[in-house]
Formats: sequence, C-alpha cells, structure tokens
Amino acid sequence: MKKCVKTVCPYCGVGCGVDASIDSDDVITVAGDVEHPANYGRLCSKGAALAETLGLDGRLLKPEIAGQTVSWDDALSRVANGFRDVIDKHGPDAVAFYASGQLLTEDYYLANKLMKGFIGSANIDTNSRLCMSSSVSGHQRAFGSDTVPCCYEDLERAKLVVLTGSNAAWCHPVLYQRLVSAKEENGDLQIVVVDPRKTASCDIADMHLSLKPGSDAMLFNGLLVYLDQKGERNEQFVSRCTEGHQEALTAAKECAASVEVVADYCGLPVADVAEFYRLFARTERVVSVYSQGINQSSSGADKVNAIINCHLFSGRIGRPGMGPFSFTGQPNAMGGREVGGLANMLAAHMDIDNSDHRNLVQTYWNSPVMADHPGLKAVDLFNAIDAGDVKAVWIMATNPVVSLPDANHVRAALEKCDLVVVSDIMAKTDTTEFADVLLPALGWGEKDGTVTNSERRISRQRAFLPAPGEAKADWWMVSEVAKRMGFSGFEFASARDVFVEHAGLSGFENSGQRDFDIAELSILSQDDYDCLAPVQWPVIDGKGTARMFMDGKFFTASGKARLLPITPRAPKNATSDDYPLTLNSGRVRDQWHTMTRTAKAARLNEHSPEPYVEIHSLDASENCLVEGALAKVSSRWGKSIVRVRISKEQQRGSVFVPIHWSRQFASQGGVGPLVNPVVDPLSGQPEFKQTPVLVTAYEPAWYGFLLSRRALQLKGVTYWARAEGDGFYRYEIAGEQAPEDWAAWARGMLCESNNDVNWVEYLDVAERRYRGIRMLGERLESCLFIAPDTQLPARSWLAGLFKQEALNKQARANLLTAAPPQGEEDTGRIVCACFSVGLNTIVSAIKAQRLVSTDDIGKALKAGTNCGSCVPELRGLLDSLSSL
Ligand SMILES: Nc1nc2c(c(=O)[nH]1)N[C@H]1C(S)=C(S)[C@@H](COP(=O)(O)OP(=O)(O)OC[C@H]3O[C@@H](n4cnc5c(=O)[nH]c(N)nc54)[C@H](O)[C@@H]3O)O[C@H]1N2
Ligand SMILES: Nc1nc2c(c(=O)[nH]1)N[C@H]1C(S)=C(S)[C@@H](COP(=O)(O)OP(=O)(O)OC[C@H]3O[C@@H](n4cnc5c(=O)[nH]c(N)nc54)[C@H](O)[C@@H]3O)O[C@H]1N2
Ligand code: SF4
Ligand SMILES: [Mo]
Repeated sequence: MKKCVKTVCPYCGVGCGVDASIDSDDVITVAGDVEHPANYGRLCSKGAALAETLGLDGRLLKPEIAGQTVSWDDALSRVANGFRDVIDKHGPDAVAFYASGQLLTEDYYLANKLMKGFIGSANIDTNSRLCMSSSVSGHQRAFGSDTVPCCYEDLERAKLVVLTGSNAAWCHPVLYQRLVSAKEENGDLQIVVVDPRKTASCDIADMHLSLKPGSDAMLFNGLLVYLDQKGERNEQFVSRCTEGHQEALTAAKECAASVEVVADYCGLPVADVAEFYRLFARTERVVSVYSQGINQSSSGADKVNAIINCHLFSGRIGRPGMGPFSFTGQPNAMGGREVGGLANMLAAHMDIDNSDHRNLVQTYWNSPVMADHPGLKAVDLFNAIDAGDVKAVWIMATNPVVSLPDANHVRAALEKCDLVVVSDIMAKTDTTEFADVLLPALGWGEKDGTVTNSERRISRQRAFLPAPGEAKADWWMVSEVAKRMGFSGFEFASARDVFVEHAGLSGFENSGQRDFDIAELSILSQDDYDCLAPVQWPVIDGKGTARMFMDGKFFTASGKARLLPITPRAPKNATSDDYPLTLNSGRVRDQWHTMTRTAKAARLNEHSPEPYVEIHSLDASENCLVEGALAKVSSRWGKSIVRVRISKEQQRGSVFVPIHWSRQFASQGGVGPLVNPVVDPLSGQPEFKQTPVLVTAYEPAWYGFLLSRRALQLKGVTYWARAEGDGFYRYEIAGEQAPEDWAAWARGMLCESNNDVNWVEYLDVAERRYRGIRMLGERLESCLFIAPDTQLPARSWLAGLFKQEALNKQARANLLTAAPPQGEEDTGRIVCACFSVGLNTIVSAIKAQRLVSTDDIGKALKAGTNCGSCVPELRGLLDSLSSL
C-alpha cells in the first residue's frame, strides 16, 4: 500500500467520510469510513464511484495564457498585473472573484481576504448564491446569525420529518438512507414530502403534498395560523426567547385564514393539508428539512422564514429531534459562509455593514483597506461584466456558463470581459472556453484542507495522490497572486497555516457574541491538523457542539429569535399562452452538477445517459409530444433540445429538466439558457424552479445512435448527446437533413481511412433505415443505427460487446439486428449503478422468481443492496408489475 487516508467525499453537503487508498500498482480504492459520524461507512453511488473519476484524461495540467502553455510565474504575473491595471485605472470595484462552495475553507478564506481586505472591494461572490443564500438570509433574519440549529442525529430522533423542496433520496442519499433506517427501527416516524413532483424521496413518505409550484409560503403560513388556533403556541418559549410573533401571525392570518384557503391556493386537497397540519401540531419532535425547492425562488428568504416561524412559534427548536434544517448542497457550502465568501458577508460570520466588525477584521488582518459596502451578487456581477463595469474576473471551481440563469447572457458577458481567469481541474469546460488565463488546480485526493458539512461538522480532506502535472492548490494560487500584487499577509507555507489564521479570527474579540467560534483550533500544529477528527463548530472547551440554541439565546441584538411577517408571493413570471408550462430544474441521481467529474465514471452515466424533459401525459399529448422523441423547450430567454419522458410523477402544468448537461455533453441540452434570471430581492438567489416555458415537438428528419471505442467528431448531426460507457462512447444523434449517401457519411465519421476497414452495413431506402458496423479484427470497433423515427434497437446488448476482445460467431451474426442471440439477455437500462443491474434483468427476475419485495430483488440480483439509491425505483417496478 502506497498511501491510505481518511478523507471526505467531494460531492454533496452530507460530507461523508471516505477511506481512500492507493496500492503499489496504483490501484485506487474508496470505501465509506465507518467511524465518520456523517455516514458511518455508507456511501451513495457517486461517492462509491470516486475512484473511477480520478483518471487524468481531460485534466488541465499546465497554466495557459491565450491557449498557450506558460510557466506558473508568467501566468501568476499576468493575473496580478491584469488585476492591478484594472484597479489602478477603474478602482477596486472593477474587478471580481466568482468562487465556489467546492473550494476548501483554506482556499476560500484567502480569496475573501485578498478581495475584501487588500484589493478593498467586496466583489467576491460564489455559486453558493445560487444554492444557499436564501437560507443564509432566513437564518440571519430569524437568529441574528447564519446558524444551522440541527444535527443529523435529530433526523433519527424526530417523530416527524418534513422534506420540503428536497429530493434527499437523490441529492443527500446517505441522509436519506439514515431516514430509511430510522423509519425501519422506529415505526412511529412519519415522513411528509412537500414537492410538486413525486420524487424518489416519496418512497418512504407517509404523505406527499404535491403543491402548486412556488406556493410553500402559503402552506407554512397556514400552518402557523393552525398552530395558533390549536393552542400549540409555546407560551414560555415565545415570550422569553422570541419577538415578532404577533406581526407574523397577523400577516399569516391575512392570507391563510383557513385550511380551505390554503388548500385552494396550493392546489391541494383540503383533507391532505388538514392532515399535515394535524400531524405537525400533535408531534413535538419535528424536523423540517428544506433545500432548493425553497431556496431557489424569487421569494426564497421569505419561504425559509415561513418555515422557521412555525418552529419558533411552537418552540420546536434547540432540543433533540426538532428544528428547521437546511440541507446544504455543496461539500463546503458551509465553509464558504464561515469565511464570508459571499459579497454581503465578512469573514468569520461577521457583518460587512457593521463598522465594528469591519475594524475588527481589518485589525486582525493588518490590512491596508477594508471593503465597506456589499459587493455584487452573482447575477448582478455577471450583468456588471456585461455592462463593462467589471473588467477582470477570476472564476474558481465553478462553471457559471452552465449553472447561472439566462446562461446565454453569461456567455455574452464573458466574451466581452477584458480579463477572464479560470482555475479548474479540467481543461475543457463551457467556462474555460472563455478564459484568457487558465490555472490548473489540484483536485480531490490531491489536495489538503477542510470542509464543513450541513451539520456544521468540519472534516479534513486529505491528499493521497501525487500532484499531477503542474497543478497547484487553489489557496496557493491566490496567495501567489496577492504577493505579486504587492500585498503582505499571504506568506503561507501550507493549508494548515491558512487554517489556523482563519480559526484565530473566529475567536478574535468574540467572547460569545458570534456563533462561529473555532478559536481553539488556532493552535493546531501541523500534526494536529493532519490528525484532526471531524468536529462540529462552535468548538468550546475542547468539544464540538451538536445542537445550537439549546439555551434559548440567539445572536440578535436582543438575544431573542425573530418571527417574520410573511406575505406569500407567486413566482415572478406567471405562465401565459406563449409559455404555458412551469419549468422546474434540479438533479439526477448519479450526476454531479456540470458532470466534469461524474461523467468519467461509466456506471454513473447509465441511469440517465441523456438530457430530458419530464412531462405529464396530458400535457405531452396536448403538445404533440411522444415518449422517447425529442422536444424543444423554449422560454423568453433561450431554448434547449432534450428527450421526452412522459411521467406520472410530474404534476400537470409543470415540467422538469435536469441541470447537468453542458455543451461538452450535449448539443443543446443545457437548462441554464432557459432560466429566468430574476432573483430574491434580499438573498439574490435566482428562481431556478419556476420559469414559464413552451414545450414543442422537435422533429428531425432522422434519429439514431452510435457506439464507438474512440471519441468521434460528429458531422451532419443537429442533435447529439454523449456519454462514456465501459469501453465505448455512446452518442444519441438526430439530424434535420438526411445525408445523400448514408454509407459515405457513416464511414467518414467512423473510419480513419478507407483501407483495412471491415465494414458491414444494411440500408433500406424505402424505410429510411441504415445500419453500419465496423469491426477491427475480432473486436467491435463501432456501430451506427439510423431510423426515420425513434424505433431503434436497444443499446445495452451492443454496449456489452465492447467489453469483449473477440466476438463469437453468434454475436457477429446478430450485430445488424442488435438483438442478443437466443439464450442471452439484453440487460436494458441500468437501474442499480453499484452492481450494474439492468431494467430487463430485474423485470425478468421479478416475473420468473416471483419476487415481491425489494429485499427479494436484493437477494436475487444484489440490486439495491449497496447505496440503496435505486430502491425507490425497484419498488416502483414491483408496483407497476403487480398492477398488470
Ligand atoms: N445527485 C446529486 N446530488 C446532489 C447534487 C448533484 O448535482 N447531484 N448537488 C448538490 C447541491 S449543490 C445541492 S444545492 C443539492 C440540492 O438538493 P435538492 O434541493 O434536494 O435538489 P433539487 O433537485 O435541486 O431540488 C429539490 C426539489 O425541489 C422541488 N421543487 C421544485 N419547485 C418546488 C416548489 O415550489 N416547492 C417545493 N416544496 N419543492 C419544489 C423539485 O421538484 C426537486 O425535487 O443537491 C446536492 N446533491
Ligand atoms: N437551472 C438550474 N441551475 C442551477 C441549479 C438548479 O437547481 N437549477 N442549482 C444551482 C446550484 S445549487 C449550484 S451549487 C450550482 C453548481 O454549479 P457549478 O458550480 O457551476 O457546477 P460544477 O460542475 O460543480 O462546477 C465546479 C467546477 O469546478 C471544477 N473543480 C472541481 N474540483 C476543483 C478544485 O479542486 N479546484 C478548482 N479550481 N476547480 C475544481 C470542476 O471541474 C467544475 O468545472 O448550479 C446552480 N445552477
Ligand atoms: S451522500 Fe454521496 S455524494 Fe453526498 S457526501 Fe455522501 S457519498 Fe458523497
Ligand atoms: Mo448547490
């Protein structure tokens, strides 16, 4: 064994501990860390596939200026001089950093320090603006600080868990699995899912409220009124520990006077709303989990406070098994907030509008200046770039050309910007295409530092791989640029040096006034830091803190929590005849964001190999859409072309498109160009969940697919989506014009030359069907199937042939029909990513072996027995087969 470390998963905010190792043959293994309190050994499909994503193909390994490889010295000087020139000519607010919740705390701390304390602008914002900022605003308004009250154990100790706007089964899978186990162990645990869609998380729900998109504030206002009517006000807590309950109640009564009014507004059956309210009212231990269905809204902050109001009013906070609980998205969304990585915050949970705080931070940093007003929030920042007000931007660990709303506008802005610096681990992303300077970053497994998960737990990410090429840590790049700009205060030799400074600031003149305090960690030696065990902040008397507000004291001036009067607002833009459907966007089970890492693992590409729009059958038929065909989704801002999936899980009037596809993986599969750039006025978070759209059939002249061992340059294709499989690339394709000569076109793409080509083909001119197979020796090299419609053969049997070095006679004979020889099975689309078990395999086992439960399926096929993420789908299959 070369190296073996305990580290944390680089994906979601659950922050699972990972045992990672590399052996003497350079084989990398990852497994869940059984000691880590976030996951106790579990991993989801993405975490379990980490080792498969660490190959160096596509990595950015050397610095570049204008596409040319340069030395680090040249690259860093170019960035420093570029920023310096703009600042000298146009002032500090003419430059900006756009950072990410995927930076480590140490990286983030230095970026914030450089911008706010040395450049003297607060123009540092991050993709957390798109993710958690409404929660931050909600927390600050209610608690006087950005404090997450709960811990994971509260999920297990609760009697009712409300998942609102959270598809935890896919997005926080290990916490979802903890809920599954808790429910198994504790029959009384009730789970309510509030989501317009019927998601995989509904699998364990006792109740699913499929409310009208954007109507959550009304639902929770109604709950507040109900709690009051039923005498559920916690008199002692409300009078001693809170303020504003009367105003909050008055506002709630004005709009949500009765269950009937709420049900009507939210589009829910009266009985369901009443039952939910009853359940909440009669259960003391309630945890309300919320995520992007709440945050990503033009009234996201108000929705957060509508939820928190109910907990404060009933005193369901600060005790085990209860509280409002924002599940954070990114691995270090919380760390970013701790270092003040948002344009309207200061370091260590201090306030940029507070002059005492500004002085304090400036004193600690011994810095020449201090930003004295909030900087530009993400959407405004890119508008300012477009307007020419911001002339230099450094984008770190995020892919804004894909992930911001109105993404075509982001493209246009970066195109115009004088200096675009991008630090990334990958060479080619939609954003790196706009970079003047590209800086190669160390990735997961190569870098050291800390991250904080959703329950305030700080864990160490530890390196176990050598630095590839010339890649460097993000914090190092920032410190080198700072030094080259002439600033002192950036002489750090290691991530530990940065961490202890950050920890020290949290305790500087604090004395219990600020929630975030890890000053005790500021004395860590390098060894201590290397051995740091996961710990929840604040760290007091050598111990972490599981739960906050247990003493009923809050961080407001009065020490009391605030209930806020909330007047529900509908999504900013209503649907209309032109754009009659509501576009909801979010995540799929096995991909992470813009897929720069997860798409490298073949098994993660199989569950959803293509971008799609999920739509209710009646909306589909009204718009002439057919399952498996292509559709054009358009909004006032842009358009996409994606596959149609008709789904019972989608409510009428709304459609769902996943967020993951960039131009690297599909011709026009991105959802970003469609999304309304309207933001919450307080938090600045965009409304990613409700944009009015029109969905129409996209009718190409032909459809097809192509499997190939090599990545191919496609020609004459108007639609494509690419996914890497095990030993092959899969391209789903379509074209608006048929080539004059199918064979010439196909060979032009699939064969390097016309010599030595072992080519089998089939053409039916009348039926407009074409099939071509290329063999290299005994091996299948590539194959192409074209049809005038979507009636194409299944891909899975053919895909499996790429694992074989030599095809047998039977297989060869069947190539053109793409049907497995008798006795062999086409496994179908992969459902269980951990054990690569396909749909057809599962269906035939259910039928042949009369399997009746997901446990039965697990025993027969192993499917669903590792991470558990496919269990909801397995149950769905069992249900649909039993109803036949
Ligand atoms: N597999 C996977 N997991 C991830 C990520 C990933 O890329 N892939 N990303 C991570 C990140 S950064 C984040 S922020 C989290 C996000 O985690 P989640 O917030 O759970 O994920 P989303 O899919 O964005 O949206 C959650 C749900 O909100 C619902 N929703 C839409 N509109 C409304 C509404 O009006 N009201 C309510 N109540 N619900 C609504 C959607 O239908 C969706 O099911 O996931 C993290 N985990
Ligand atoms: N329509 C719609 N859009 C959304 C959302 C939605 O629900 N709907 N959700 C929003 C949310 S919550 C989020 S969090 C964002 C996420 O959106 P992004 O942050 O844009 O997505 P990522 O793909 O995670 O981008 C991370 C980038 O950092 C690179 N990277 C990985 N590791 C490192 C490293 O160690 N150092 C450096 N320098 N780079 C690294 C990756 O290769 C990748 O290019 O998307 C937002 N956009
Ligand atoms: S739940 Fe999955 S993606 Fe999230 S931290 Fe754990 S293993 Fe990683
Ligand atoms: Mo996020």
